[in-house]
Amino acid sequence: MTEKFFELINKYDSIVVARHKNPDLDAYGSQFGLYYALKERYKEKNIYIVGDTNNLNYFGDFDEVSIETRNKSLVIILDTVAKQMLREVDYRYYKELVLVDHHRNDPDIDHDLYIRDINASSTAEMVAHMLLEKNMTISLESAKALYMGIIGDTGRFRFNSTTARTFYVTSKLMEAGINLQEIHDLIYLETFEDKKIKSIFFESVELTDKNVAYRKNTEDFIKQYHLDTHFVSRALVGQMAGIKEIPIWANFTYDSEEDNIKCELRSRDYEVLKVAKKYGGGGHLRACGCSVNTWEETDMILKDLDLLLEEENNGTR
Ligand SMILES: [Mn+2]
Repeated sequence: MTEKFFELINKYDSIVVARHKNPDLDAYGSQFGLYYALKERYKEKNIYIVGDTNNLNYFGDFDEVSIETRNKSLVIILDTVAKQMLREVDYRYYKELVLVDHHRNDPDIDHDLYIRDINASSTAEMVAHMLLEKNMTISLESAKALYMGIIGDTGRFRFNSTTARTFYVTSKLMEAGINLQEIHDLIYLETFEDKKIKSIFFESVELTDKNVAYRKNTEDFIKQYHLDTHFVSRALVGQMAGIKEIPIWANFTYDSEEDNIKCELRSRDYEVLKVAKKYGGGGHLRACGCSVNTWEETDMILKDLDLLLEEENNGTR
């Protein structure tokens, strides 16, 4: 796979590096990590980096690439294989297209090469591993981006997805000279205001019969504290993690832009992906999400999560 990947890269003078919309640290990290490494190694090629930006952009700016250029380029898409996660322009115009991803979904994008590794902690780990296999130099800025992708998707090496290979790859990134404290301060230092919001959020977490923790973040809550939907949905869900009595936690957040409710489901031990999929969602086995239109449906999700716990605990566990 790695050989084929670099054969394709070798063939093109023009390469576009893309990833999913509303990027998380892994999407950015794998993208910038690969981009910097390719720029370093192939100085004669035109390498472009494209996409939208958000408040997690600790990385850099993006290029505007014409359709004419895209049509003669190799397009590399990272951290997703689903059209709905992408800007149309990024999967529509290309000469050849490569997908690199660690999710379980099946692609609905036409492609020439699909590099999939569901055992990789992150797409950043996949990219770093391929660069190492190819004996490519990983510059400091590339290593920094890849490291940020890995810690993003592993929760700083705490999740089950962390493997010996994750640490192997990370040790190589450290050899490139990254400064852990500098990176961690950049990403994880909180403001006083954020900390207060977290406390308000946590105070009203509720529990189901089976101890599924959940929070319904209504339009009023978001408006009252002038919050960002993505922050509430994706960052605050972690406030319910790491609690002994709570096997599953769910965060429901009203999204005024799409007029629906974003559902984030998490668990240490249970495969909540089954429930997310039932409602048209996806993601990882124990960290996934879906969108629904009514608060009644969020209650149905909670019932399904209780049922999941009941079934699993009457079974082999
Ligand atoms: Mn990822």
